[in-house]
Amino acid sequence: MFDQPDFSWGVSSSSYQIEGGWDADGKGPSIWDNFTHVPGNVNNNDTGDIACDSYNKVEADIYMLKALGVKNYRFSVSWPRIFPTGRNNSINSYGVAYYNRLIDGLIANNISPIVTLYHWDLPQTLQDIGGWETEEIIDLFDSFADFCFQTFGDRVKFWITFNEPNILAWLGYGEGLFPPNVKEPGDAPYKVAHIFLKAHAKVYHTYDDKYRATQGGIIAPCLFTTWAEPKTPSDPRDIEAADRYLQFLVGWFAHPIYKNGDYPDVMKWKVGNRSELQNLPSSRLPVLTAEEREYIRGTADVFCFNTYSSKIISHSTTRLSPSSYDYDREISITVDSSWPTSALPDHRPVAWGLRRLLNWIKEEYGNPPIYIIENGVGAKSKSDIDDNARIFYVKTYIDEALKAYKVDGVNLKGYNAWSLMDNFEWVDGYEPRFGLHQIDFDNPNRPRTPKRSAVYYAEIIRNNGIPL
Ligand code: LGS
Repeated sequence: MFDQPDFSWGVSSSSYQIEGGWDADGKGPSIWDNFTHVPGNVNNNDTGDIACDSYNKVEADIYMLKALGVKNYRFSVSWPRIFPTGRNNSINSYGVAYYNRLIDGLIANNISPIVTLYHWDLPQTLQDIGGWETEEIIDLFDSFADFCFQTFGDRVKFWITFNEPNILAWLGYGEGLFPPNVKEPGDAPYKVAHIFLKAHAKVYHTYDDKYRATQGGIIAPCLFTTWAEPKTPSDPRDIEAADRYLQFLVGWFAHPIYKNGDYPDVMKWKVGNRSELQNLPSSRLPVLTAEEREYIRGTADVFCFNTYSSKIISHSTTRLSPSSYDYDREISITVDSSWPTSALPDHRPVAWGLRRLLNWIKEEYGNPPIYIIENGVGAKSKSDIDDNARIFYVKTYIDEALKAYKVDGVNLKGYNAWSLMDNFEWVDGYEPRFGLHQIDFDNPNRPRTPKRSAVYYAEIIRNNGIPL
């Protein structure tokens, strides 16, 4: 138990991973619909066509949330379900009605919605004009966000602009693993991130200028994070390398938004404008102008992040893989083989890493109010209702988070488990099971069954902390 009665316990999900109804009632196709429809792209050729069928199961989803006793539910709105062509000249009233039903149901049960505006399911029509690689998308995203504020903002008081733009820039445009599958590790991630940042800032200003006074909510991006432990803690080069890893991963977006509007110095030095120097790679990190810096600085009300695991980082200047990203950062990444494994090979539960990460954010960004928006573990087995690995994970991670709050003075405001239920885990399909509730994907009704971890998490929420 701890002294924060309004601590926001919650669970998270995202539209493409749970909704299904991929072409129902006039919804337009997203880049994930098209990507998953090509055989070979996803493990087992799984798709999100039906997923958990949440589009048709508002009541069942709310029932689970009520049983857990959560204070908030974080989900995302599917852009092509609301604007099938991506633009505000075609509004799908069925899509709007679906989110209204969900939001009204949450409010009726005292559950606050936390709504993500972009969790990766871009309308295909907008990809066709260049997607996040064209500046035109900034205004289009802003007009989608504006519509959401206007339509749902009387009830939604917590908005997330982008889910993990830092991962998407890399997986969608560097490694090319996620749609739109651009494989240009040299430049593309930095260029796209530049557009994400500007789009985020524009949406923040729209909320600030048009809605905040009447709606009184908060808005922030949600960044992916992983704690970086120096391989040799007594070696200053490894300490610097670990910090560099965090600057390239988190600081890339957080430094401009929470600090001075600009990229971290170490990024500018490693991949920025070095044209004044001889024989060095040309600049790949775009320059933020003084005007842009002013526009981006301060565009978040709270600090939201997702976290799953930790890494061990050492200084390295060798190019180990065809991807130039580690080479850019002059690091080498490993994990400790003694750390427990999970369904995703390099995703290992390391709870103490969360406490260190929270302290790093506190020090780096001046102790902002923090929300952990996603935290969880993928299980390997389809039918593990006992779910011991998740119970251990939830217990140890929450314990470390609460130590950071109680002992270290981290301004932690909320914790959300990923995920409410088993769902479509992107290119890994339905194999990793992240849910507190099991979904039977072989049954067309997609029945939901609480795992033991759901019962345990509900107990934590009731206790407002780990039960003694
Ligand atoms: O489903 C996603 C969860 C599950 O694990 C969610 O949509 C995303 O926002 C988030 O990225 N999620 C997630 N990330 C952790 C992946 C860990 C992989 C670690 C391996 C690194 C090489």
